[in-house]
Amino acid sequence: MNIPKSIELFTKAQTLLPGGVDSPARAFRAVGGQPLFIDRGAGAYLIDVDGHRLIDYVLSFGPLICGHAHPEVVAMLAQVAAKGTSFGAPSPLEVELAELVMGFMPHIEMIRFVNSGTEATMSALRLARAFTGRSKIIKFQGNYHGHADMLLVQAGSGVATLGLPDSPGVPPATVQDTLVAPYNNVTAVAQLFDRFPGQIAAVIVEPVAGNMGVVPPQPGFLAGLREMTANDGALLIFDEVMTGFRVHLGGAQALYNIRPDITALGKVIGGGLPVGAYGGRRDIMQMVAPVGPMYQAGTLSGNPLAMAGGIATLKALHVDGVWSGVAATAVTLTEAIQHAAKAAGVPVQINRVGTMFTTFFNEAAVTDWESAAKSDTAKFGRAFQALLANGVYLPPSQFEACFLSTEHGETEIEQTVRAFEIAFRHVAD
Ligand code: KE4
Repeated sequence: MNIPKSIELFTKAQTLLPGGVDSPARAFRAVGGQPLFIDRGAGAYLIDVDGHRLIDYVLSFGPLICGHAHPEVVAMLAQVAAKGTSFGAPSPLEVELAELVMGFMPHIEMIRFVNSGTEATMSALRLARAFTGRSKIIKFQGNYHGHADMLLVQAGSGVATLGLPDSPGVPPATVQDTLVAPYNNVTAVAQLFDRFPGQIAAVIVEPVAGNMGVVPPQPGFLAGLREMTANDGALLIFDEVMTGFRVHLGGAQALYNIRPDITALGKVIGGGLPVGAYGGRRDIMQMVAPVGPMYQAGTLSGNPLAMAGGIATLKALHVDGVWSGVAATAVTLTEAIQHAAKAAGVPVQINRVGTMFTTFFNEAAVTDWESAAKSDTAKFGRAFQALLANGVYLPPSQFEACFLSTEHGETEIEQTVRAFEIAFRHVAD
């Protein structure tokens, strides 16, 4: 691809921003080449600064389920911005978005808005520790819950992509209470509860993993976590920052009919604006300041623009048939990709739940981090570049999820399938 303006910008950006990016997940380190600088988004497309029009399956890593610059989202943002961007005081929009979210996720009886998924999970864990009076937490290999110190242990997403052992700068004392188990391994979790009875504050889990690529929970996994936490007096935290409104309109908690004690949200509920939230059982949320003693605060928490982005997005999703239409498109696309790979003799595993999926270049089923890590990341990189050259933009890592939007129609799917056919022929041994 001829990308002179992106190259010029990247050269300058690297002198100003570490790696030329504001998040490592965008860095292209795992796929070769350099990041494209984006001029604008329109529906299912990104248009880069050199004029390339790309069908976008990143969608800001999940938030843009209604596509880029959705007219109703843009109109509401413009209307709200004209009245001011932040008040340092409550606004009706926080009440409106809270009611909308709870309408989709009734297990959330009270909610606190924050500014990112990291803040949401970090606060949810502080709350669990405050509520239980316990310190230890359990997370899973390959799950990524944002970059809070205590969670940067065997994490997914950019940590996995860059092959980082974890992260320097996280003092051992900070992670001494963070226990890690293999995803989908109920026995390993039971062993941790046996070893630390009455000491575990919470289990935090991506109920459908998205940060090692998409890995669904196996039958009995989530129910097992629910039973073990309830029996021990620990809390179950569903990190639905990515899965919320992506795997089901009510999130994974609706799809699998499991009631978490606390849910973390982000991405879709901001419609592309900076947002996060944590919420759950009313008795637990009463611990949160100023009602209770657990402190958490934020200058821009619940700010009018992020609330507006979320309200417009969730209202658009609320229309009958809209969400199911996106899910149906995901089924059509992933079946066609599977068929194209088979025709080219390229072994792939495609894991899809609702509107998110990953194409693993892998000979065997991908059910946890150990199996995901066996994927051929070099082959993924070559396929990524071939897709990009044919107008299709995937997340630049084997260990990320692809996302669909309401704006991905027949034309986009047909072009995407053709691009995958070319890419599979390109990487076939
Ligand atoms: P943020 O702090 O990035 O808003 O959310 C952190 C987070 C928490 N929980 C889950 C399940 C998440 O997927 C994320 C963030 N997801 C990554 C994509 N894999 C964000 C992309 C990035 O880091 O640039």
